[in-house]
Amino acid sequence: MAIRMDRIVFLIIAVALLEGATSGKNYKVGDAVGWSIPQNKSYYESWAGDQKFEVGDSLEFNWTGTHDVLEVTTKTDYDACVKTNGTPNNTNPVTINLIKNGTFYYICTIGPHCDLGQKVTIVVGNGSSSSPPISMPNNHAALSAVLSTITIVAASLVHLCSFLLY
Ligand SMILES: *[C@@H]1O[C@H](CO)[C@@H](O)[C@H](O)[C@H]1NC(C)=O
Ligand SMILES: *[C@@H]1O[C@H](CO)[C@@H](O)[C@H](O)[C@H]1NC(C)=O
Ligand SMILES: *[C@@H]1O[C@H](CO)[C@@H](O)[C@H](O)[C@H]1NC(C)=O
Ligand SMILES: *[C@@H]1O[C@H](CO)[C@@H](O)[C@H](O)[C@H]1NC(C)=O
Ligand SMILES: *[C@@H]1O[C@H](CO)[C@@H](O)[C@H](O)[C@H]1NC(C)=O
Ligand SMILES: [Cu+2]
Repeated sequence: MAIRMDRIVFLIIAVALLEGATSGKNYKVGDAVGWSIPQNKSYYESWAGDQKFEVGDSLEFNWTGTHDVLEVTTKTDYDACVKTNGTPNNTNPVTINLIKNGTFYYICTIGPHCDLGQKVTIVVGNGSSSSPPISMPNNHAALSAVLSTITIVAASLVHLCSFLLY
């Protein structure tokens, strides 16, 4: 009985490890500075330049005081701090899942914050979004994650059953 419990524990650990392996990294934007008006305008650019964002990772914008997060769609609008690209999200913290390669631009729309450097460019993967339909790579990634989960669970069950047969 003790050894059967071992097998069940093995199964649970195998599944837990797999989920961890597929979940990606969660980046706290700005690290200790969080999402705020930085001491210098290049702070977030240099922070982002030190990271290597990949599909499956996520960003967390976390702040104190009054800030928000708006994705702007073009570099021109980003450079000019144009605030009319959509509705900013002010639900602190804002989590953004990086689901495809590309270059993404985020600004704070409060007062002059963006002009003061509260803006960041996030380059995911090789920085270029692929031309096929946007949902395809995600579906494939999700499908392969599900398939590898099934494979591991099945392998674990075979392992478990082969033991129980003794
Ligand atoms: C910008 O500020 C950060 C800390 O807030 C500092 O590490 C960095 O060296 C500064 N960069 C420049 C160019 O002053
Ligand atoms: C958000 O930032 C505050 C400080 O500004 C910190 O105390 C808190 O732990 C952070 N929350 C998360 C989820 O990182
Ligand atoms: C705003 O961010 C929160 C936290 O990440 C999220 O739950 C919510 O869906 C976002 N709202 C919009 C309109 O995207
Ligand atoms: C995303 O970028 C990575 C490089 O970081 C590359 O290996 C991968 O093929 C790219 N994926 C797509 C769908 O373009
Ligand atoms: C990024 O990767 C994709 C898929 O491998 C490729 O088609 C595209 O040309 C790459 N873009 C750059 C800028 O390297
Ligand atoms: Cu702000």
